[in-house]
Amino acid sequence: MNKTYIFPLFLLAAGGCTGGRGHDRPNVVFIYADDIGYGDLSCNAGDLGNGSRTIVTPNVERLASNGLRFTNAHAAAATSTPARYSMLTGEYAWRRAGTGIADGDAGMIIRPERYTLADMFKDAGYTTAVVGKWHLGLGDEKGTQNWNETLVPGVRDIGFDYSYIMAATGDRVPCVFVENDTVVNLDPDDPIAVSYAENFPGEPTGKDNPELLRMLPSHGHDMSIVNGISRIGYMKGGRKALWRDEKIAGTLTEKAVRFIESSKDAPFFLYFATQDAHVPRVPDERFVGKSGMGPRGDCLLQFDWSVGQILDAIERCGLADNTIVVLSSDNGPVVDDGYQDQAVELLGEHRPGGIYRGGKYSSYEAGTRIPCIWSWKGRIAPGTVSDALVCQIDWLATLADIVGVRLPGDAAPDSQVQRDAWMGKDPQGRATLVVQNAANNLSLIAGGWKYIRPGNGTPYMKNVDIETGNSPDPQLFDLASDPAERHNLAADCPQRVDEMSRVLEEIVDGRYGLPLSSE
Ligand code: NG6
Ligand code: CA
Repeated sequence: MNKTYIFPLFLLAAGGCTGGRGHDRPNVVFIYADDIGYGDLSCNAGDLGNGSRTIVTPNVERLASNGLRFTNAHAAAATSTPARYSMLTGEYAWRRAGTGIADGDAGMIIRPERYTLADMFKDAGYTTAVVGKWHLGLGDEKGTQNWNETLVPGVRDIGFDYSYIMAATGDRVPCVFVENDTVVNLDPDDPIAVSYAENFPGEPTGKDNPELLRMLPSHGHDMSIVNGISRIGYMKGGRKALWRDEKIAGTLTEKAVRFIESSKDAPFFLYFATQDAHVPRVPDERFVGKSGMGPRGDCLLQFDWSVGQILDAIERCGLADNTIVVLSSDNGPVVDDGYQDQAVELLGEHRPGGIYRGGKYSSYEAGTRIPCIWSWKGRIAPGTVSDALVCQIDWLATLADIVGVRLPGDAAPDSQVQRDAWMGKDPQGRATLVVQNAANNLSLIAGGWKYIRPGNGTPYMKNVDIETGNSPDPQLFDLASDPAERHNLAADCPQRVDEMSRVLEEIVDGRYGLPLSSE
């Protein structure tokens, strides 16, 4: 049903919207944070045991009070690239080689022939956009991109009409924005070159020239220097194109808001992926010192500001009645992720992962159990909470169901239609969920239990102070009574270990039927 909204004059003056029209298919906006943990947002503070509000994120609270807050929502992986791959394709990343944390010169990991969430929205007649951190590769093959020309294949080949992205992460070169497959502010007289193999002659590095740095690395991150911060990988040239770290959040938020404003008259999908609170943490001066927790906490406040800007834009454009807003994070939190930014020293009582064990990179709950909110005015009850087991991998099939798209047969093989769970009508959610840690070790979560498959790799990453869950022995936790995964019950419950291991192997082999036969 089309409705015409009448705007108060002061709102017209405040922003770029000159009117808006409702439509029967909802707009969909993802606000996808980076490395923000369950305990990092104050809407989850009551779940942390002591109820302490060590940080206050009012705009996220505003979204939560308008919608449904999940306490048992997961990213499909405990690091960015596989979590994003799974979310955008509806396929578990561990089914595909080459889906680990991507270098900045990785080729497109999602190939054009693969059906994506953006393709699904295109099939529904939506205008689609991605703004922010990409981290899924660009161009054809690793290291072969010419950053001074159009990058092909690019994100428009996998369903996005508009894009304004960082190729990889804030701590990886090239430190430039790419708009519609072309680097922003290219200067032909200062071409960009990127290498993940070796430095360019004469270019300073963090390793050799620490005197040029304004923030020292704590581990890694000692290659090319951009804005006084050394990164992962080498680049030279493109001086006019380089981002300024303190302006990243402002720039990306502005692009996202502009997309909303310019798309308001027809259904749109926006995937807005913030760089906050990934390293390097360099917030805008407005946020510096505001959290009392150093740059990491300040970046959480900056994230909250971005959320507020997006919500304001949706309201200003008259779209609040017909927009699904989804807020989540790509993986769990990490405190020291490679720079001496005082995150550890100033953490105080704040617990980024809430009561959960582990963190980013980990098989334990804090690795993938992330903040998650869905809001849809009039359709999802405001201010509600769900403990259902849900995963971002289901957004594709579920949203296809909501907007009325029938998926091609081979699309999104692991994505389940969990519409009732995401709408707050089914308290159970998934019967089974497989999550992966940074060492590609898999866990099965089912029926309130968690089984961690034995696997190689270090049990403890000292640099980041995180328990990975890697172990040569099986681990089994009763999440219902032991959500912090303190007691490994594998030796006490061999039958359950056998059963869960069998189910996991069946899912890995694709024999378990998707959607699962028991559902
Ligand atoms: C690690 C980086 C870390 C971060 C991570 C990816 C080092 C020592 N550590 O390898 O800083 O960039 O990769 O994070 O280089 S993610 O959130 O994008 O997955
Ligand atoms: Ca991340």
